[in-house]
Amino acid sequence: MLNLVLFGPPGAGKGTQAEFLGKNFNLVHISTGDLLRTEIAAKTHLGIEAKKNIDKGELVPDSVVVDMIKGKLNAHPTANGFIFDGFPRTVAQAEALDLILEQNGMEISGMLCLQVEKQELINRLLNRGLTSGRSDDRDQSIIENRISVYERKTAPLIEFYKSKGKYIPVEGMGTVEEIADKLVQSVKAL
Ligand code: B4P
Repeated sequence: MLNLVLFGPPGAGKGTQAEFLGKNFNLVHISTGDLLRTEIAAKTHLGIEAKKNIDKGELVPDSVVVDMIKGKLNAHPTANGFIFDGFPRTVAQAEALDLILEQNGMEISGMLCLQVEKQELINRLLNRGLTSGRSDDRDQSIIENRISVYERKTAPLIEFYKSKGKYIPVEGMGTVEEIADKLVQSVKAL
């Protein structure tokens, strides 16, 4: 069973590449960002609370996203594997994920880490903000806060996965197709 974490800062191309890798390797694609936006659009209690964090460029509480992940894993008992996009984002989330997978006889196969320069991240997100309608993509100061939250709370996961021998850096600058090719090669090498 293949279980991948697609990792990187906001705007690194996680959403774009996770969808492609999911289809290519027949994996269930789980994006916590997409799950949260679905809750926001449906105006559920969870969505209303999460929106307050997302609009400021902050993370949603760990317990909220971990519960969503449990629900999605339980909904796909016969899956060939999973690709986690935008999750885990804190060490607590990574530890919770390891535990949930272990309880189901699974483990993370590898953490693919997209490497992109900061100015490129800002440009991509501002560009998406022109058309996406996403409140967190419209304002440069919110985007910079998301990158700063990434550096403080999420980047420590690089050491977490390195210590388990699961960290795989992948060049994230270039065209979508070039990066997809590199990711496919990295997954095949697992
Ligand atoms: P996400 O939806 O995960 O948003 P993101 O970090 O911006 O990544 P995304 O996948 O959207 O961007 P991508 O790099 O694909 O999260 C949104 C918010 O939800 C978070 O800020 C947080 O508040 C909350 N949240 C989500 N998960 C959470 C968790 N686990 N814990 C707590 N809170 C959580 O793409 C960016 C743009 O670049 C796209 O427009 C794309 O078309 C473009 N692009 C991609 N590749 C490119 C390339 N090679 N060249 C040019 N453009 C490219």
